[in-house]
Amino acid sequence: MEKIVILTGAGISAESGLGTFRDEGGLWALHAIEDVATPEGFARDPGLVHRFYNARRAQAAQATPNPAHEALARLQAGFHGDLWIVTQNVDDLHEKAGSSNVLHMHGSLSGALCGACDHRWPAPLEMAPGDQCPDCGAPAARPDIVWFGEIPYHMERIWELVETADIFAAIGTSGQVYPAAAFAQHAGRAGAHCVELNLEDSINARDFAETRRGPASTLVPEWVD
Ligand code: BJW
Repeated sequence: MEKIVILTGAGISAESGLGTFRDEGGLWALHAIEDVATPEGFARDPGLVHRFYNARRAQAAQATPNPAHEALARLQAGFHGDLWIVTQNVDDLHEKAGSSNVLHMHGSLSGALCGACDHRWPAPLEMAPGDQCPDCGAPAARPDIVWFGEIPYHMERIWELVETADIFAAIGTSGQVYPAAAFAQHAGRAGAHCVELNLEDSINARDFAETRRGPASTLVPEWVD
């Protein structure tokens, strides 16, 4: 059965109004990475980190899928093989567009995680320092987000998918964050046709046999239909 594996990044959600990280005016221009996206930053100032993710959770709740998310859902619905979406994004726009087989490797804004016992539960819209875990009671609730230095989710399954894909596509990701940045090279070496759909060249553009440049809301429907 033919297998398509699609890696998505912040660029696919940009036209739904959700900021990317590294583009001009992106999220890291407003906040230092080490303050809001590391376990050390959370230990130092949990209030700042909760405010950062509370604001993004509220914004994501209002966001709607754009033609790129919709095109992927259409592709999946009409495809008779195996199609997986591996997303670095913590929004739920693929699910809102109707996609299934979505693996959130960097976690999700809609989830809360206990820093003491690893219990997970649906995040309330607003989280605050000292929020308690509903399972063990520790005042250690945090967003269920994979920060720098932490191990991304579903990695065993993702490597297996990457290494057995017939087609590997990366959409809207700068290729600056590992392990996702290494997927194209692995998929290509294992025999996949690798295609990149992005506004501009990513750092690892040479790992792709085919590159298409432009906004995702135009490129992805053109690629799919
Ligand atoms: C458009 C567009 C439009 C714009 N249309 N396109 C040295 C070497 C190798 C690795 C390391 C190293 N030093 C440290 C590391 C590891 C580290 C890492 O990679 N650091 C780098 C900075 C070098 N990685 C980790 O720590 C990871 N864990 C790990 O490696 O564990 C070890 C391990 C792994 C596996 C097995 C066993 C052990 C964890 C990484 C966690 C990343 N977390 C973040 C923040 C949390 C989520 C959140 O708050 O949302 O995830 S960082 C941030 O970057 C976020 C994103 O998911 C991630 C990727 O960003 P993305 O999506 O690529 O966005 P941008 O903004 O960079 O790019 C947007 C792109 O879209 C651009 O190219 C635009 O052109 C394009 N675009 N508009 C189409 N309309």
